[in-house]
Amino acid sequence: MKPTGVTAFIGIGANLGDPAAQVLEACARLARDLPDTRLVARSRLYRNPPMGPQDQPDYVNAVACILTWLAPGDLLTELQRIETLMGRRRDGTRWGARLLDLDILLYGAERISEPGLRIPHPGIAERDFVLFPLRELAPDLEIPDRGTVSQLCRTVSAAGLVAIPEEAHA
Ligand code: A4P
Ligand code: MG
Repeated sequence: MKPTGVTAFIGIGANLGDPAAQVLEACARLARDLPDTRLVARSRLYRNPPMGPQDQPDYVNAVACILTWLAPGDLLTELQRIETLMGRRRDGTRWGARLLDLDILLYGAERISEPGLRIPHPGIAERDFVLFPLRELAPDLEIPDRGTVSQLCRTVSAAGLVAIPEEAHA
């Protein structure tokens, strides 16, 4: 375990129940319930249309920055535990509606390609609902082989993203 910990970024998404409240509660749980981990920052929340099947409600997405001493596989297990605690049920539908989705976007500079864990998370460089929140936290962050977050934001439209004012959930 590195004495200094590893900076990781978590993608948070929800489109069932009260999605903004779910995202905020997920952030609170990242701060409170993840062992050996500190929540460093979170982005604003963004409402945006679904990617994939269109017969589902709009999403609310955000990105959190954490400092963790957990190994990547243990971090995934803990994130899935939070998803389950918050009512997530997996019905096997890919990209289907969900109360909460927590994805490990980046874990330091590590690259992992295992059946159950891919880091950086695939699709990160094309997804507006990942890139623009991530830019708030780490504009100069390098996505391996793809460029910085700021550079990638210039290749993607933010037209579908609506930032939810912070006072709306203060
Ligand atoms: N998995 C592999 N790598 C990772 C990782 N880096 N972080 C595996 C988290 N999980 C990872 O995930 C399926 C499996 O991915 C897990 O068992 C884990 O071992 P899941 O959460 O059960 O299913 P999923 O999320 O439906 O699948 P997938 O392919 O991860 O989808 P995405 O990429 O999460 O996209 N539209 C909008 N607007 N906003 C969204 O947030 N999200 C999705 C899902 C679709 N459309 C969306 C959004
Ligand atoms: Mg997922």
